Amino acid sequence: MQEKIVILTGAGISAESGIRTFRDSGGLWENHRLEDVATPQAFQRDPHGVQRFYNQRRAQLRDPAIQPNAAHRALAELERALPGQVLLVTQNVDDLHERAGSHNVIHMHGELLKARCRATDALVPVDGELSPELACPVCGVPGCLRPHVVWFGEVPLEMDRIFDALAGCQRFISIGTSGNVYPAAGFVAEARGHGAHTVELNLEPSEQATAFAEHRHGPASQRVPEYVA
Ligand code: BJW
Repeated sequence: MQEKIVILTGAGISAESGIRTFRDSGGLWENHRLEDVATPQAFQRDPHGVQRFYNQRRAQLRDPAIQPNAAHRALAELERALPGQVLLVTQNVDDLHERAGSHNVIHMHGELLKARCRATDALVPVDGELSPELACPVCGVPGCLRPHVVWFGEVPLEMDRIFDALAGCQRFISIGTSGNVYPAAGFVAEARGHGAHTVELNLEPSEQATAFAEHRHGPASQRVPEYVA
């Protein structure tokens, strides 16, 4: 039987590409209260402020200096080497996995470079900036478009597909995530409960560290290529 592998990635895998994590020193939540920018209530209350936060992060992602690193590339190579066996579930809203060459990717917390029409749920690419004054290209209503990201209190994307894959995998690898945010933080227990071997690759032990069978600590750009080689 071919081994099925589910890989969960978090902000730590993109840290060495120059994208700030959330909870580390210097992380995004040091300068922004998550209640002000990452909840549906915040968007309702202050659409300009929330759009500004995501416009800044989109501009950063488009900076030519921001490129996939050795960890992203190693995962893309693994998918090529084991066709049909690897599912990459990322909590990240950046596109660095795709730019590195991964195809079988689920963005469970959405994608920064897409916006969603709130009337129809249609997705549109975001070329420039979003603003509450902008007319939605799908339904025509000004201010209808919202960032295609999953805020606190919202249900992450493609959960059925993810839980099916967790139930059917033989190996679960978690990379660069603090294990603070559910449901992703519970994936290790789910996979382990179905008999998978579980591995954590992170700079330091995460909140879920004790749930993993195997640990390799250190920067993703080193630990990931070493592990998947
Ligand atoms: C390196 C490194 C290097 C650094 N190399 N490593 C109890 C049970 C279940 C749910 C809840 C619960 N209590 C509360 C909840 C609800 C809530 C929640 O989890 N809250 C917690 C704070 C407790 N969850 C939700 O609301 C979620 N929805 C939900 O639960 O719906 C109900 C439901 C679920 C399932 C089925 C049915 C119903 C939604 C959560 C949405 C999270 N959204 C955000 C923002 C996205 C948009 C944006 O980007 O702005 O997602 S929050 C933020 O945190 C972002 C991230 O994806 C997420 C996780 O962060 P991540 O990636 O782990 O980053 P950090 O910074 O925390 O950690 C980085 C790690 O990397 C560190 O460990 C470093 O050491 C490491 N690192 N450099 C390797 N070079």
